[in-house]
Amino acid sequence: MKVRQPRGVLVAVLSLALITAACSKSNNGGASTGSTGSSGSTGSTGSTGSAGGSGSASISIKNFAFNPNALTVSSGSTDITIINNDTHLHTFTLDDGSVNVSIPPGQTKTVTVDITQTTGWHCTIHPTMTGTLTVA
Ligand SMILES: [Cu+2]
Repeated sequence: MKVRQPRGVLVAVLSLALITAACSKSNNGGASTGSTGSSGSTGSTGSTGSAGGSGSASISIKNFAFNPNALTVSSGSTDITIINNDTHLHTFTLDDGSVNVSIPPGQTKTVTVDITQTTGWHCTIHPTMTGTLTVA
């Protein structure tokens, strides 16, 4: 009969050890979940879009052509930077006449266009140079 007592103690010690293990396990789990959650700063790929996003865009002029010759902008005002990489004087002129700027060779000009509907642009010196501003 005395043989059973140590066994009982052993079971008690074992179960106590199990409880302690379970406790420390759940403690570890709680600690690790608390330190996660800084993954929100990834994923800024949306800002690499073409033109309209932030209300600014740029156009370069080379070989008597605008590049790009089509831009999509948001309704309202957009800053457009035009770089003249040609050796000739060009203009950036909206078809409605609200913007008309001369850009000497090698120079850069920034204009603010304020449009609510799709509008063409052109160079007043070279009628073949045209482009389109599409309002999204
Ligand atoms: Cu021109």
